[in-house]
Amino acid sequence: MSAPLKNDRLLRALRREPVDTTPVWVMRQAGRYLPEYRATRAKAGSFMALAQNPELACEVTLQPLERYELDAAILFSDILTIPDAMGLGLSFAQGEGPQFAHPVRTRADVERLGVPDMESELRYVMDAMRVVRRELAGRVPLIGFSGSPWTLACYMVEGQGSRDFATAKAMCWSDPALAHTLLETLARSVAAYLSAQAAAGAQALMIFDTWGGLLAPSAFREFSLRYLAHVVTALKSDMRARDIPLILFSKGASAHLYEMAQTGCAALGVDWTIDLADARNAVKGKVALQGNLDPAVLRASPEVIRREVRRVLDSYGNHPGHVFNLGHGITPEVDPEHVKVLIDEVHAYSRVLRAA
Ligand code: 1CP
Repeated sequence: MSAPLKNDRLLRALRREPVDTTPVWVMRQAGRYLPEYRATRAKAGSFMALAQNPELACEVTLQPLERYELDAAILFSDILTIPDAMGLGLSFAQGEGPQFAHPVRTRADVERLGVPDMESELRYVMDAMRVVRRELAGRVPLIGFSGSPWTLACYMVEGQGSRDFATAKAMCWSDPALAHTLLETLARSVAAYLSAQAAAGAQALMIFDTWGGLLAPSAFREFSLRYLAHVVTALKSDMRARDIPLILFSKGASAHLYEMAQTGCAALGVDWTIDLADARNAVKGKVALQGNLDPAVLRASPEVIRREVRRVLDSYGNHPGHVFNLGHGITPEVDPEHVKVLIDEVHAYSRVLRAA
C-alpha cells in the first residue's frame, strides 16, 4: 500500500476540479540549472548511467522538491530510452545532444524494430519509478512520461538532435508507408511504456511531442496527431492506465489544440505562442491546460518574472483546470533563485485571483 497523497492539487486541476491555489511544476525541473544536479551527474559519470541507476535517478528527481514548493515530481529519465531499448545505441557526448550509433533509414532497419520488453529492457525506468514513489511518501504526485511516436521517429531517423529534422521529414514524403510502419511500432511501444509506468506508480502521464510543430497542418495530422490518438485510445482501454490523467504536449502546434483535445486526453500542454484565454476558447472546456510562460522570462529580474506569471494566470482566469508550467523546458543558465520567485508567485497570486 502506498501513502495517501498529501497534495493532490495537480490531480484535481487535471480533472478540472477546484483547487485552493494553482498547481505548478517546471518542465526539466531536475536539470543542469541546479548545482546539486550537476554534482550527482558528475558522480554518475554519464547521463545514461544516472538515468539507469534507480537510487541516483530518485535523488535528482527529488532535488527540486527540496528547494521549491512544487506540486508535482517528474521522474528523472529521458524520452530516448525507448529507441535505446530498441537497440539504436544511445549516447550523450559531454555538453552535446543525443547520438544514436544505429539510426533507422531503410525498410530493413524499420522491420528489425520491436516493442521493447518493459520489465527487462526498460526495467530501470520502472525500478526508478517504484523507488521515487516510496521516497515521495505521498508528498506530491509523480508524473511519468514518454516521447510521442513522431518525436521519437525524428531522433531515430536523424540519428541525433537537429533544428529541422530534415532527414526524418524527408522519409514522410519519399516513403510514407515506411514512415507509417515505424510510427505504428512506436505507438505500440509508447502505449506499453506508459502502461508499465502507471503500473509502477506514475500518478499522471505526459507525452512530449516536441517536434510536432515542424510539420505542416496536414502532415501533423497524418504523422503526429494520428499516433497520439492511437496511444490515448490504447491507454483508455488499458486496465492499468485508464484512470491515470494523460497530458499531451505538442510544441509549436497551438493551431491544433481543438483536434488534440478530441483525442480524449485529460489535458494539453501549451507553449507560449498563444494566450491561455485563446487556448481555453479553442478547447471549449473539454480538457485542462498546462503552461505557458516563455522559459526566457526566467532570465529577467524577479519583478519581471512576477509580472509575467500574473499575466499567464490572468489570461487563464478564475476557472478550474489550469496547471502552471513553462511553455517548454527550463534552460541551464537560469538562476535557481528565479525559479523560487516563479513558484511562490504562482501560489500567492492564484490565491488572490480566487478570492477576487
Ligand atoms: O547532460 C545532461 O545532464 C543532459 C541533459 C538532459 C536532461 C536533464 C537530457 C538529455 N535529458 C534530461 C532529462 C529529461 N529529458 C527529462 C527529466 C524530467 C524533468 O525534469 O523534466 C525529461 C522529461 C526529458 C524529455 C526530453 N528529452 C525531451 C522532451 C521534452 C523537451 O524538452 O522538449 C526531449 C526532446 C529529450 C531529448 C534530449 N535529452 C537530453 C537532451 C539534451 C535532449 C534534447 C536534444 C535536442 O536538442 O534535440
